[in-house]
Amino acid sequence: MITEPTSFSAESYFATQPPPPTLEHDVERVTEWVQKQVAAGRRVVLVTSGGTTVPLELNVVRFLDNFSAGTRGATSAEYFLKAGYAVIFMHRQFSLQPFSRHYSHSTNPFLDFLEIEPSNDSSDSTPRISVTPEKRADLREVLTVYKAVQAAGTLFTLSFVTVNDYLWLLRAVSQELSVLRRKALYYLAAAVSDFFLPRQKLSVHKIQSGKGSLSIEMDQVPKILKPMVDEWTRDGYIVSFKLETDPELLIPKARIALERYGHQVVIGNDLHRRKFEVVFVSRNPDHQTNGDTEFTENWLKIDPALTHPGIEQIKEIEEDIIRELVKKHTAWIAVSPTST
Ligand code: 9Z3
Repeated sequence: MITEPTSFSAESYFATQPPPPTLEHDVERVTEWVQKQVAAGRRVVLVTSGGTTVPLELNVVRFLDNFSAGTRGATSAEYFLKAGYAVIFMHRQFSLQPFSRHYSHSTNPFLDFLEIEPSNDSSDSTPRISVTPEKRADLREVLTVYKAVQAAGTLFTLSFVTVNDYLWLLRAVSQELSVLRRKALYYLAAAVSDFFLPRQKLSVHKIQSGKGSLSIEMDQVPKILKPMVDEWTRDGYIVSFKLETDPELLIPKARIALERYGHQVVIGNDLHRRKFEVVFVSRNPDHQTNGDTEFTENWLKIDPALTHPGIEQIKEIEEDIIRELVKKHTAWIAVSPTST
């Protein structure tokens, strides 16, 4: 077993870590779907969503995980669809999904608003099921859009579980989308683990207790934004998210990411305030002082009281995030009208 810490570049990562078994099949489906979107002249956004796991054993009994429920990604995907984008929704298995998110088992369990109607007709012994009147309008609204999206074929869903699945899938899907050039938007909202255990260091079987404490040294997940910008995508508009719990770090870390990776926007969010405020950080290419990059920061804020589930007229900050991004992406596409 290798025990020294390894520093993985994206290249050495993909050369040493095995692809998920479903990758080839997923990519075939993506290729076919992307061709249809190209033919239809649509803009396409890749939305990543939810957390990633880090298995501690090869025969996995235990794993590390994170808090992300996939709300940001699932909600954003709906607003992108509404704005006319075709969406590849790449999400953590069992995290929230567009449309069905409105009826998640914990916040709005759909079984609670279905009713069994008493049957008046003695020849029909199968009772009918209906939706309680007060929930009908909401459900009709969600269902109408969902059915329209299904009929148009503009939502394509892929799932991952581990950080390894995520990285392989992200690279493959980005490469497939690169044919769209400027019409592709990449919206990286998944909460990706920073640390992992490479295959070569994984215990094959369940880690045994009885030896006292457990120490595990993890390696750093390679920073994939750099190859994503330079190699996997071509002229795509790339938006990453930066999550912090210390508000002081949000803008400095977002700036470092932009400078280091060269993509278009970092959306910064604080763990506890993420549902009602985010900051858009971007480089200001026209203004350089002493060779230093200048940055623009724009806060988007909504009234926190409007975000509480259960209120009549709920407001979702993703509506404003997507409106802003569509404007920016439109300007990005307009820079080079000759590109597809
Ligand atoms: C985010 O910051 C997302 O907005 C949240 C959404 C994960 C906070 P929920 O799923 O939460 O709605 O519960 N995502 C990106 C976090 C991340 O891992 N960013 C990496 C980093 O900060 C860069 S890609 O280094």
